[in-house]
Amino acid sequence: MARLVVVSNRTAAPRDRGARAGGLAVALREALARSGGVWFGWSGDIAAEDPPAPRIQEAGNIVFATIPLTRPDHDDFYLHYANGTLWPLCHYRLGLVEFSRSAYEGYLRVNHLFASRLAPLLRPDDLIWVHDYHFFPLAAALRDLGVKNRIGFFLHIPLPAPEVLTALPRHRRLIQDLCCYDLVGFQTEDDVRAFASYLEREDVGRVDPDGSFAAGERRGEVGAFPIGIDTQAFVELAETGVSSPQTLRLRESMGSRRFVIGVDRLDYSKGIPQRMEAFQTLLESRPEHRGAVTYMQIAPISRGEVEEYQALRRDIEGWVGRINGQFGEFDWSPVRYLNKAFPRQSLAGFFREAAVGLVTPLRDGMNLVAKEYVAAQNPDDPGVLVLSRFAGASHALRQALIVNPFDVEEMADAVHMALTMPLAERQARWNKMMAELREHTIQSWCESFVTRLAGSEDGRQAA
Ligand code: ADQ
Repeated sequence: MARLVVVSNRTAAPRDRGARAGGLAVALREALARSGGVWFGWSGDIAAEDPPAPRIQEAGNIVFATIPLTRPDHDDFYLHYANGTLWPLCHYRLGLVEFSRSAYEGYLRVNHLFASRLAPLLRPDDLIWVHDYHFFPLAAALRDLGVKNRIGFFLHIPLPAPEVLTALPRHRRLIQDLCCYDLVGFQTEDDVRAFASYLEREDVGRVDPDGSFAAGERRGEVGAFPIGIDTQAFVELAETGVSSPQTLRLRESMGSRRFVIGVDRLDYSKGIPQRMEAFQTLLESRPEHRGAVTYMQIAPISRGEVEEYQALRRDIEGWVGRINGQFGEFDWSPVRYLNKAFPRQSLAGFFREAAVGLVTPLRDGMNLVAKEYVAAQNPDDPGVLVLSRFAGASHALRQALIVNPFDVEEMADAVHMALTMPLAERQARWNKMMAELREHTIQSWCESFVTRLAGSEDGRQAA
């Protein structure tokens, strides 16, 4: 069995198997443990100069190899290009896209740095699996160094339609670099279509119906690999989490009231202000919910050093203040707003207790919170998921109440419908979504990607 080499901006901590490790980290770790392998990434540290070699830590048959970044590299690569250019672009927020040549050059520089520090660790038959928008050019950089291994890429965020993608200066080079991968995986068929139509419109290459692509000399494969969760583990977490001290305290503090839950990184792609406005509209238009329903939004601070994120934070704080000021009573605050991370078990317990899961991103590659909310429900009395049509998860979770997150009144209606839905309908919807989550898990996602990557090797050798 070939070794697996995973590259992602951040790696899991070698010793962290604990309560905070997310489903993706656990699944990649399991995949690495099966074949033995390397997990390569940024250490999270800033150093005065580039390190000659990565720091190596071993845990069982997995090697964790990490490098620090210099301050200019970190700022150009991570802050400016990855998070200031690509993140808003891929989430259709052209007004927020910043671009500078120096940031792009820094992005390429760090990709070459990663390639040069990774290459000496590679064995000839290793399968390399690169994750996310930080590393569009990594395969090209590895090829420059003579690396001939199979290299796959998975984009966790959306690939925008060509009309949007072409607003990026030097988009052609970015996508040509992407074509240096042997397998390019996206979250949904929409993303695959965006890739195919970009290649065609810009005359870069073409995608065939069987999922193979050609771009100049390069040949590869492209496909949709919708990411899942560790469904059974999350079911069990919710079953035990519901009697955890934190969940019991939450239940007690709510009294007889029901609650709506939102859990997101504090990011402008998640549509939190629109959601707040929808809750305000609900309380305005349906007075029966006043005093009877609380909306709890958990939103740990993310990328807090970036100006747009600070502005978003102020905006949300304004909404919370207005809604609580307008509708609050001495014994009821309509909105509870928390900038904290919670242990996964508590989160699972909170989800199980919540009558409605409100997951309304303006754009999202997949959105695992939607899947976790469903998996956490009590089969005898499941809550209702209200889900944005612009989350990748809406392709699979069709029995959710699907909403347009830009339509505040529609969202308010959906929350009302969720709060008043009869048990039989809630169960029917939940059963179908649960069957889907049991079939497509994070483990099956991992396996299908790696099998396809290994399979494309056989294809090439046979050719
Ligand atoms: P994210 O944008 O981070 O991921 P998401 O898919 O929802 O979004 O994953 C967030 C994860 O963090 C979930 O597992 C959630 O439970 C956890 N989390 C959030 N808030 C938390 C809190 N307060 N405490 C503890 N845990 C918390 C990117 C893409 C998504 C894509 C994923 C995976 O933007 O579209 O689904 O990668 O591919």
